[in-house]
Amino acid sequence: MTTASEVATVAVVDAGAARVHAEGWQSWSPTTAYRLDQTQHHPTDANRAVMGFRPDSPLPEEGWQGEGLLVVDAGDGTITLVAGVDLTETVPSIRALHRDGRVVVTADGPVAVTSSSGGIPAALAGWADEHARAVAAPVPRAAPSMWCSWYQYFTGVAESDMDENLAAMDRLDLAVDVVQLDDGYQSEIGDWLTLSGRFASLTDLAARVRDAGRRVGIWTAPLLVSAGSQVAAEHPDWLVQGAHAGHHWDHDQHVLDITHPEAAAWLTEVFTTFRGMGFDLFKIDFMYSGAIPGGRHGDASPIAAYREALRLVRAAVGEESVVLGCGAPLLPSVGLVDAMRISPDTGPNTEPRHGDMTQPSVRAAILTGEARTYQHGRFWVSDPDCLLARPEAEDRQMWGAHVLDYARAGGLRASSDRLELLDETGLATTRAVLAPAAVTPLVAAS
Ligand code: 9PG
Repeated sequence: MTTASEVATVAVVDAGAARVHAEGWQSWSPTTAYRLDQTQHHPTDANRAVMGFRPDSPLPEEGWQGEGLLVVDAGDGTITLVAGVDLTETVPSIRALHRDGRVVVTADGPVAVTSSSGGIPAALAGWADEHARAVAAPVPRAAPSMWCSWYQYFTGVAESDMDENLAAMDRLDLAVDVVQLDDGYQSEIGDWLTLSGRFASLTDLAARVRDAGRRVGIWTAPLLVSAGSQVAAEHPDWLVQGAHAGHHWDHDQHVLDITHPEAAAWLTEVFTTFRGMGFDLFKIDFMYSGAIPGGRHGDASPIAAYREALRLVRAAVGEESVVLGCGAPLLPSVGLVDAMRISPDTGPNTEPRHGDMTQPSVRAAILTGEARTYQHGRFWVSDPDCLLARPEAEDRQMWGAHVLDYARAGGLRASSDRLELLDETGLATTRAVLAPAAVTPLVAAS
């Protein structure tokens, strides 16, 4: 954070009840309303800082930092909400520090400060209504139900796994609208149109799903280019210079520079190709990468370049397709996606690795998923992440209850178990989550 100025001071009324809601940068960034004696969740190492937080705006050692949005409850429900004034251009980092009975708020960019009463969730909901209006976001349309390969098969998914589950959803008569293939089909991150050895033909797979009367979806991380990919080797000029999107899948990850016309054409080709195969749900992941500063071919700001990437994807897949953002800067995405992951990944484990609240776990996903209930039905259809209901999934009841809260309000309804593994209890929760529901906000605005 560079030159910050003081924008608000809040006199604490009740130190035990006072809270600071610090909005995290992207889908996986820990977000919650902290007590004054709690420290913010920090990255556990440098790679986690890139992949789970805002890489260009490190958190302060003391106090709290929200990206574009921070809310203080003085302890009696009196609210001071501080938010960036044009989040499509710049997202200020907003800091709060507790000193001698006061919370002092500073920001490194233009913000507006509003006061209200009635607590943090209602204030967030009211602000979200305004923000959605300001960016002319369309009213979120109902999203299809899904089955996703990730939380059972991870990168080891094979074409035969897809067929097995396709048959199982028929046999069990499950209301799955879209069968979504996740990470693992591609030869390398960035080489989206080349298959891994476990897949023979996506065209044929998509046709089999559609012949079974369902729709078909696919995962990409369209703005990442692995150092091990063919695209990186052949087109170094398509990469954002000096931008590091983290180390994952055993490789350093570069960023596709969509301000380069050839790179933009490649992005379009990837999505028109998948659309041509019959895919019509696109989970676009690791999208934070597109907003990392660096040397770009064009003169767009990182956030403008990121938003342009979302527009290119939409133009390629058409209005009829569903675009599901993930690992994405949230506030700059409003109005440009149909659905959005609003929390870190779930997993078959309750506790995150090293206590790191960006890491896959029931606990981390619920923490952030609850703090962001205000977004659902206003910005988009929120995705709390998939239901895991197989007996071996830890705390499946607690996780099921969280997913069901979203599902009943028309949040993204997705299952991600090998369906054969479901017992009666797991099957009942799966059916409940997949049941159609109208999109309605989870929190009322003040
Ligand atoms: C596929 C997966 C699934 C999953 C996504 C995303 O290192 N990280 O911080 C990190 C966070 C999330 C993550 C992977 C890595 O999972 O959320 O649903 O699609 O990618 O690789």
